[in-house]
Order: sequence, then C-alpha cells, then structure tokens
Amino acid sequence: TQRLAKKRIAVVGLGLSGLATVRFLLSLGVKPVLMDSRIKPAGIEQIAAEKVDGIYLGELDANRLAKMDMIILSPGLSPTHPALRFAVAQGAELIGDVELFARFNQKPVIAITGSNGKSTVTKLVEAMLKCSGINALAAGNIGLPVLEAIAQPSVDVFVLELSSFQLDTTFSLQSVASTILNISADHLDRYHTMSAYTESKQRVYQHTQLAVFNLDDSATTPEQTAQTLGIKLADAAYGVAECEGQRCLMLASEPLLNVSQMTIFGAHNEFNALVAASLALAAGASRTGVVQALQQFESLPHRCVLVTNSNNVRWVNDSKATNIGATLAAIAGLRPSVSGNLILIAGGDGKGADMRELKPVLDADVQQLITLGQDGPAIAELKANSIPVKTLQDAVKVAARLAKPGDMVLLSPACASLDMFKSYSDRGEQFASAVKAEVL
Ligand code: UMA
Ligand code: ADP
Repeated sequence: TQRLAKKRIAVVGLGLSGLATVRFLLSLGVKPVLMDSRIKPAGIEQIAAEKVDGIYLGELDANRLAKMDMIILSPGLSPTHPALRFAVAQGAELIGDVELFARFNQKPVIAITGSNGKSTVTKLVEAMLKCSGINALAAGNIGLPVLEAIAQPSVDVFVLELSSFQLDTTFSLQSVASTILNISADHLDRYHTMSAYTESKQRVYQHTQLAVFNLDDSATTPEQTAQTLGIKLADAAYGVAECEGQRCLMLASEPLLNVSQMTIFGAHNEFNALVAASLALAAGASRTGVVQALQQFESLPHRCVLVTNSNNVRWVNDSKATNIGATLAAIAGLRPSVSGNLILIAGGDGKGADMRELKPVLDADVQQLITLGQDGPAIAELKANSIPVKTLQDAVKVAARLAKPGDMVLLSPACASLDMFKSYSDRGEQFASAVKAEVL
C-alpha cells in the first residue's frame, strides 16, 4: 500500500471494473487520476470528483498518460491504443484490475478461461465448493469485478472467470488450478490472428499448480510446465464411460454420477462438468459436494434455455452464443433431441470471424435459417432459402409461421449483440418476450 501511495496512478476506463478499481484504491488511501475515452461514461456520477486527482473524459491524452507511474486499464480498451503505447514507452507500468487483485490477494484462486463455457464452469466450481462446505466466490468476467470481490468477508476460495482481455494485463496471478476450456475464433477484431488470441489465453497457466486442459483441442495444451490433467469425453479415466448400462461421468477412473442425473445437458456440458469437478477437487471440494452440485445446478440464463414448448414446438434461447463455437456446441447438443426441423435464428456482430465455419452444420443439421443484424448477410449466403429479417420480432414471426409440431426454433446467433441490442441478455429477453407474444 505504501508503495502504491507514492505512485502516480491512472485508472483508464470507468465501467464496472474501472469503478471498482477506483473504490479499491480510495479504500487504500490512494488518489488516482481517472480517464475514459467516452465523453459521458455511465456510472461516472458515482465518483465524488474531490476524492480523486482529476477526471479526464474523451480522447485519451498521451502526454498525461506518459506522466503516470502506473496505468490500470479496463478490459474493454485495447493496450495497443497509441496513447497507451506511448505512455508505456515512456516507462509507465500497464496492468489490469486482475493484476492488482493478484498483488493484494492472499486466498486460493481457481482461474478459468476459454472461448466458451467459462461462466458455466465458473458457477459450477463455485457450487461444488459451496456444497463441500467451502465458501467460494465467483468473480471476474462473470460480472463481479475482482477488486469488489476482494473486499468480501470470509471468502475461502476465489473462482475467477478470466477473459483474454483481462489476461493480457495480468502477470503474477497464482492459482491452485486453472483451465483453458477450448479455443475457437472470437474477438478477432482485437487480436487479428488466432495465434495472438491463443497466446493471450495461455497466460492463465503462467503461475498455476495444476493446468486442466482439453485433449480434443490442442491449442489448450499448456505451453508452460505445470502439473497437467487432460480431459476428453471419450476417455475412460477422465471422461464419460458406460457403467451398469448407464453413461457415467468418470473421474480418476471412478464413476462420479450418471449423466442423466445432471441438470445441464449436451456433450459440451458433460465436458464442462468434468473440468469443473477436476478444478473444484484441486481446491479441496469433496466428491459428494461435486455430485450434489451437478444434481442441483440450474443452467445460467440465455444459454440453451427453453422459453416455452407450445404446440410441441420448442423455442430455445441461446443468446449467449456470441461466437461460432458456441453455436456449433448448441446445435450438436440439441439436434439429437429434435424429431422435426431445426429452425435457427442467427446473426449480429461477427467480430471479424469467418462465418463460413458454420456451413457444414447449416447443411447437415439446420433445415431453415433466419438471419438478422450486421453480419446476417454473411451467414444467409451460406444456405439456400435462408430468410433475412430486420428485427428479432420479425424473426420470431417468420419462425412461428414455419414451425410444425416436433420442430425446434433456436436463437443461437454466433455473433455479439451490440449492433442491435444493449447486451446478449437484452437480446435474449427480447426474444423471450417476442416468443411469448407470438405463441402463448
Ligand atoms: N469503453 C470505452 N472507453 C473506455 C472504457 C470502455 O469506449 O475508456 C467501452 C469498451 O470498449 C466496452 C465498454 O465500454 O465496449 C465496457 O468496457 P469496460 O472495460 O469498462 O468494461 P466493464 O464495465 O469494466 O466490464 C468488464 C468486462 N467487460 C469487457 O471486458 C468488455 C465484463 O465482461 C466483466 O463482467 C466486468 O469487467 C467485471 O469484471 C463482459 C464482457 O462482455 C461480460 N466480456 C467480454 C466477453 O465475455 O466476451 C470479454
Ligand atoms: P462464456 O462465459 O465463455 O461465454 P457460457 O458458459 O456463458 O460461456 O456459455 C456461452 C455459450 O457457449 C452458450 O451458448 C453455451 O451453450 C456454449 N457453451 C458452453 N460450454 C461450452 C463448451 N464447453 N464448448 C462449446 N460451447 C459451450
């Protein structure tokens, strides 16, 4: 704290994590300079101007930044911004909120990253630890800023969901166990190449005692040396195997529970459950606690959730599928349960991904495609007779007209929502309302 108090510190970005960083620094008696590239960031009124060392809004000022000893950057801003690069070249230290957390935290950490499944695994690990009598708290990209979490009393273990943006500015985070669940194209508007994106994710293994990885996805294999545990559904040691006629989750070659007893479904969720169990056990969970959590866990909102079954047509909201990998997983997980047609609603902001990756699955598993949003046309051209629409409400109307008993209508956009909606949850809620208005 004393060392921090002597430094000139700027908090850049005043969103959720930036505001939590400011509050944390103020609680230590440190007065930071605040900056945001937006003229009017929401939440700015929460800060009393007299408590900080100045608030500067609008275009980032390179000269002001260059005067700083330390810059604490929000994940939504790229460290490659020219003003930040200039300041770093002049000697400023650039870190993120997770790095500051790491420097102050004394509790065990489980760290989770990957292109898809992060939130599900994070909440599962938290639940498994809680069911084992360990007071776990999920934080990070999942929504609770790490520097808000650090102030919570009587936490035994932090379960951190980390985005690649957060990992880019994290250097010394120690963890009891960590994982990269999978890597598929995402955020290419910021990373430009898959190797840069993969490198960012690999940082999660830097100071970990156990690296849990996906044997079916070589990009997740730890490059750093640590104790490792590879997971693969087709493996009888850590995977899914037949026992007494039932499909069972296996951990260390011992059956854990029947897959049918889990509340979440689909191959991707069986994998998520195995990774979560391995991480939780490393942090002290009991097998009984792990099983109990898997039997009780409720699927997170907007991830393959049934909105309604009306006239034997199931309407499913998977608005959280903000990249191609998530949509492929949803279709692979759900298609086997659909006796009729699968009607897919997709499109939005593709974040620079190559939509052609969807083509084989659109050909094989999707009977009718409805597209919307900025990158809707790039998806529409992959399938004959696809129907472009202007709004999500129109998409629902078209789907309602086409759907017959036995069909499923799936909103799984493979794209971010920000071109048309406030967030993926706003998109999911609008979908659910439109469905209810149309069919109920
Ligand atoms: N922004 C500016 N100028 C600034 C600062 C931010 O234009 O000076 C914009 C960003 O480009 C972005 C938005 O404001 O569009 C929010 O950015 P932020 O860095 O202020 O974000 P926070 O509100 O602090 O929320 C962040 C994470 N957001 C991002 O990484 C973009 C949240 O993850 C996370 O829950 C929160 O910290 C708490 O740790 C959200 C997210 O979308 C869910 N994450 C991405 C994802 O999951 O794909 C990475
Ligand atoms: P994240 O936090 O990484 O975005 P979520 O758990 O919120 O992950 O799930 C996001 C989307 O990814 C959902 O649409 C879900 O169906 C899909 N998904 C979940 N787990 C996996 C996985 N292991 N592999 C691929 N897709 C997944």
